[in-house]
Amino acid sequence: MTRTERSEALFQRATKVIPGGVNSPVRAFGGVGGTPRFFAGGQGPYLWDVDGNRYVDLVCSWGPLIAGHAHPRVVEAVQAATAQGTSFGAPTEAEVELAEEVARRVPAVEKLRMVSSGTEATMSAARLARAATGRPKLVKFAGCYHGHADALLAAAGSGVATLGLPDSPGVTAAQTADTVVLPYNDTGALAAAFDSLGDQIAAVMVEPIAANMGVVPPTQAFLAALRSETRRARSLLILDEVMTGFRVHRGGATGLWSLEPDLLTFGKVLGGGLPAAAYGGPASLLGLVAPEGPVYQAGTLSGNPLATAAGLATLSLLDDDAYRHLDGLAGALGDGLKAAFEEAGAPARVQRAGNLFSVFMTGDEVGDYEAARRQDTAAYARFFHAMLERGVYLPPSAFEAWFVSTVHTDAEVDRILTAAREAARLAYATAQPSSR
Ligand code: KE4
Repeated sequence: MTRTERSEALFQRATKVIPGGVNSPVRAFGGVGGTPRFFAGGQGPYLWDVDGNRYVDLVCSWGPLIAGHAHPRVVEAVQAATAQGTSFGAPTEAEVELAEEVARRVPAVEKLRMVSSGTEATMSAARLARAATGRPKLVKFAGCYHGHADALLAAAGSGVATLGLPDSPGVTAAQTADTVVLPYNDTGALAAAFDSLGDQIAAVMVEPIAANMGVVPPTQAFLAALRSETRRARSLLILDEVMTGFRVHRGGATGLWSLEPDLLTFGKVLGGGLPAAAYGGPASLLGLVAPEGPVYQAGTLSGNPLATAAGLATLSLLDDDAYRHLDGLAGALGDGLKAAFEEAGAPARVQRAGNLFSVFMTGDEVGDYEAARRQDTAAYARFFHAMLERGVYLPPSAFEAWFVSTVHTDAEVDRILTAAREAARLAYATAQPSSR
């Protein structure tokens, strides 16, 4: 057993002064049980915790650390920026350079506004879409997560268009009354929603690769319907690329599949591990945003010099070779994990899109949130801890994506798969598989 005394002591202290002992719920190991690891540092593909345990990292801070921990180029850029001052509350050249780099990578972005979190980006994009169309309704999909803005914290609907019900206390019915929740990949439900509400729908907001219920790739029919239904109703298509942006392709999912969104949101990789996010699109839409237009949105630390320095340094490392390497890692891990579970006779489903992948504890294909929720989460918890014991840090939730970085190598792939061959046998060791 790995030593965890210091993490346990810190967790006890933390729970006295921080809700649940963490500053973001998923970190608390609620989905897998046990004591969350408090980390002391990271280097490349490795993390080490306060008890000195070292892990290969497959969380990468939930995606931002695409170049690994403490990459010299990123550290150097942030140190240089810090030496010039950490924030001015005024425009800087780096913000212009970062906006220009995004526009080069994503032609659908003519203008963008930087904010400090993905939540702010999606919240602002929704406001802009409602202002631009003069319509109230916003369509989202069950199992997709767009941050914690009230209107987007709507419960998962059933198989038909459902007016959102508050998913969290404190979110009133009024705040989600205009949110329509549909099943992901369900072109029939999408068409029905537009047939009944089309002239009220400001926008559809969607993860172009659903990665907040585990990784659920879109069908090509779903991607086509998203564009055709919104175009038919003159609604806007907002691709939430906070997770996929600059991760799955130099131009995100939009570049990977030549998509044609109206608005896009970015985060995570954009800040390279520091707080930076953005929303962008055609000048005709972004020109509605204050001070150019009347749609208000603001932020004290938006475009922060340290975050823009980290983002620019990170993006400078992401050339075509980097994406080929990321795809190769995800392919090797996906194939190896599939083989490990087959060898163990343990039902598991590896799903991948680009270099985003995850493992569902079920033998069935997972095409939407209802299917994702049928997996055996207790088996995932056992698998998670067996991997943790073997020095591999997975997302502490069965409903998240797994992340690799440009500095993971074959050595880390071998280490992960060696651990997985043993952990797969333990996933169901104390229970019968729930579905084959
Ligand atoms: P933030 O507000 O956490 O920066 O971004 C919200 C967000 C928006 N859109 C998508 C597609 C996202 O994946 C996220 C945040 N993702 C989660 C991980 N599944 C962040 C981790 C956390 O909440 O601690």
